Amino acid sequence: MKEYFEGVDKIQFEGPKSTNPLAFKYYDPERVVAGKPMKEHLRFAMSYWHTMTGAGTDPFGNATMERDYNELDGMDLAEARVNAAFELMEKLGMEYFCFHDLDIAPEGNSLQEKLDNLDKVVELIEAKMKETGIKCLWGTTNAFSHPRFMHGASTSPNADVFAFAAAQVKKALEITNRLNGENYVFWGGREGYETLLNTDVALENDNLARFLKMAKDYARKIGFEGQFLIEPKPKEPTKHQYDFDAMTVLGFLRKYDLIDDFKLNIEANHATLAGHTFQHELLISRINGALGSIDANQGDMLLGWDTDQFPTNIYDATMCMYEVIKNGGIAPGGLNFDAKVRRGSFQYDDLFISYIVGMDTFAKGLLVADKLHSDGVLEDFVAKRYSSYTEGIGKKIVDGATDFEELASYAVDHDKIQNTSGRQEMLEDIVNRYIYSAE
Ligand code: XLS
Ligand code: NI
Ligand code: NI
Repeated sequence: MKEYFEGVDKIQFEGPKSTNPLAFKYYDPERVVAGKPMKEHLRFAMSYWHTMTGAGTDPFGNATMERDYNELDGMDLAEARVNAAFELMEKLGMEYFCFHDLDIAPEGNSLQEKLDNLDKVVELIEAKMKETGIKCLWGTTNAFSHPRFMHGASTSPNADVFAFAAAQVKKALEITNRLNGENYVFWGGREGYETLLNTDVALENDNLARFLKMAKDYARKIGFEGQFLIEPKPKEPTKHQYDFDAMTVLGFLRKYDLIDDFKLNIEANHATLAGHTFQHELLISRINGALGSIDANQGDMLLGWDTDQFPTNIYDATMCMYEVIKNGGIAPGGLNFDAKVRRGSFQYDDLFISYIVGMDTFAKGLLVADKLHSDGVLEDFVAKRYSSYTEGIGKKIVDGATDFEELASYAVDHDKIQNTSGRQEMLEDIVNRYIYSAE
């Protein structure tokens, strides 16, 4: 079989002192951290779309990526990509992948042709999975690229588009089920609006909920046991996406009685686009029992769109893994690198280097987070900060055992309020110290 990434061998762990760009400095898959191997904490996944399908185009420029399969098209291209994807994952020691239907097979000239193409490619993928032991973290549907979805998919004003999207999701659910996908993701591609002047927001929201309910019912009917995930994003491609952020999605799920069936897939770059930190979105999901999976990437502080860069920020990775540990782990979710090389990084070895730096960043983040968590430094501080709620009037408030009359008379007797410092900079120094020292 053709080797697509000649000159790159299986990536080895060489330790923090290594200067080899094609070696891991921190990611040591079998190393035990907090009772289990690193790879089980991290559950890294390759994104098929950015890695295999992404060509380096942007609104001003054409494809730049130098790939051996560029000359191919149609089903030949799809097949070459399957082989290249599995070679890349094997060489990286990446145990999972995530895909959209459209990433793996060409559209064809009719819906039926599209469905047939999918079946053929899925067979190839299935064989590769058997051969390598690599698994599917999640599947999803691309119901946003084709012009038919210009006004949305399940929130389109055109019921025929709703039906088309249903056919597509039905098929993507079947494929994901066949590939034993551990999750199925709904990212609201164009589920949002450009202007309220032409939009029936109430109907569009109701339809989105109807769609999700039918998708869930069908998936269960065919025996899919994986987790359903909604991926919040505030804008892009539409001006206002309905799945704006974690809190918005939770409110939506509660309103439509879907809260027990869906969790959230939190993406770092979407968090920052919504004006939140990555940790904020993870924490909001976690404390609502809804942290399901993670799209590990990062945005650019100076750019207002989804740049989907490979994650290199140790601080953010640390706080992410802190939330994951507090969540009791991320399985059956994982860390999907929804990230792409910059279009100037067009050589194939740039792909490896990018995944390696992303994997190392999260491995280091895990080590720091584990120490921070096991030493309990932040938790102890926070517990002390709120200790007034563990006794006296505070305990009564928490227990629901008081009322405004009692509180008012208590306040009259205790009106010389004494506060203590929040010690933000001291805590930031502590986190820095853990980052400096964790090995
Ligand atoms: C786009 C999203 C997308 C989802 C999967 O911004 O991140 O890539 O993860 O449809
Ligand atoms: Ni994503
Ligand atoms: Ni994104």
